[in-house]
Amino acid sequence: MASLAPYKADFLRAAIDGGVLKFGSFELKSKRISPYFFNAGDFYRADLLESIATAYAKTIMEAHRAGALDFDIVFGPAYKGIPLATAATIKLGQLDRGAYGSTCYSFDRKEAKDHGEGGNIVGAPLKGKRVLIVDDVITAGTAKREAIAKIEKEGGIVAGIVVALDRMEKLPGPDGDDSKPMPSAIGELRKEFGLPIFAILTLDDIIEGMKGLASDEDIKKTEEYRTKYKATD
Ligand code: OMP
Repeated sequence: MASLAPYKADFLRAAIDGGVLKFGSFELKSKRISPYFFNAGDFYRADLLESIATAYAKTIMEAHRAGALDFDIVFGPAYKGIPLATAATIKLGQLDRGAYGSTCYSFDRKEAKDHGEGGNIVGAPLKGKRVLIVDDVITAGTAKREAIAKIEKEGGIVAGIVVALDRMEKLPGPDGDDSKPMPSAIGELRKEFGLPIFAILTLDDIIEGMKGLASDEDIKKTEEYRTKYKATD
């Protein structure tokens, strides 16, 4: 894993060792059959949660320090984004209290609450704030579009998106035809919303990092999958 930043390599090792990144045969939301699957819901053990929180925080800090990202609130779309955004916010404050001690988190409810405090959002109010979306995986970008719409409806300004894994897949072709060259979900979101989008790991990183950690057969199948579904950008 020589070419990966140490925190990315640590994160990938933790994901494979902790069974968060699995190899086999998995049906995706898009109905594609993938030889690998990354389930961020499996980061439920303290040491694994710490590892993903650190990886998000370092990815965010790197982008922030490079001037590529500015935000007030870390937003986790329900459900899987909620613990990720919360853990990332704590870690940001721990790693640099001066810069991130007053960073806030917030998340949405799947169904609006009609009693008590009511509303769709839990945590920091989004109105007029720059909101960074933290989510698990990007494949087709559908979940990210929903999060953008929710944040804008609350008066927030979407500042960017950070995901744990960019699968680097092309969007489905017209009529579901996957044989045509197509752009990626991330590329389309960047173009359409003008947003900076960052990933801790990409499929290229995973294939590079699998060497020595996964079987030759799993590596071969994952490389074939990349060739079949790789986006044009
Ligand atoms: P969008 O790209 O925004 O549609 O979101 C992809 C979603 O697919 C993720 O939020 C997950 O629910 C799920 N997913 C994974 O969690 N891990 C994978 O490796 C692949 C997928 C997927 O189905 O594409």
